[in-house]
Amino acid sequence: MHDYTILFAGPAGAGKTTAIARISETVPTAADLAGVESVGTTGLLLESGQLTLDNGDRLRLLGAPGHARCDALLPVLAANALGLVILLDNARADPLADLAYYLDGFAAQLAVLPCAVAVGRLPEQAKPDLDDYAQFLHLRGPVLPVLACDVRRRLDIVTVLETLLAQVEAFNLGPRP
Ligand SMILES: Nc1nc2c(ncn2[C@@H]2O[C@H](COP(=O)(O)OP(=O)(O)O)[C@@H](O)[C@H]2O)c(=O)[nH]1
Ligand SMILES: [Mg+2]
Repeated sequence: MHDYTILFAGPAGAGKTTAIARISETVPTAADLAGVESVGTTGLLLESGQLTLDNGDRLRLLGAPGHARCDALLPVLAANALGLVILLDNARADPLADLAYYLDGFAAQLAVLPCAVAVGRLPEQAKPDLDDYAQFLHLRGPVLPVLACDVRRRLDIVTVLETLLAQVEAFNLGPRP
């Protein structure tokens, strides 16, 4: 049995807290990174849930703080993760710019860290659509799986995790960079 960390990153409101709570078999814990100097936002919380797979492996589901003040922490969290989910909100002003922001932030890790992109609120905001995301990634790199995901639906999140774990398998089978 192994313990693996899956990191969820994305802008505030994209659904990290909801996704982790929806699939965690424990009540997620949260560490307040603001400490005594509270800024009164949930964006500084580092959340953690847990999911046991059929093979007994345990996934620690880590929600990265959404607050820009914590961005320096993201590569540190990613360095300890088996995989990364970039969770986007299609109803934000420029979700492709959000994606680029996280691709830049994780640029050093993405060569060795499996990643899946999950896009929320597609029914509410049809553009950019999944083809636009795929095209964007194709031109900009790296090429990553992109899925629609409504974090309120458990099956959607499980599908994202299954896709991510398939990426992990592919990374393990492929040549080491
Ligand atoms: N309608 C709709 N609501 C969504 C979708 N994804 C997330 N939400 C809602 O958006 C909110 C996301 O908040 P939260 O999980 O706190 O986001 P966080 O800041 O990333 O942790 C929750 O109230 C979700 O129910 C979606 O695809 N459609
Ligand atoms: Mg949150």
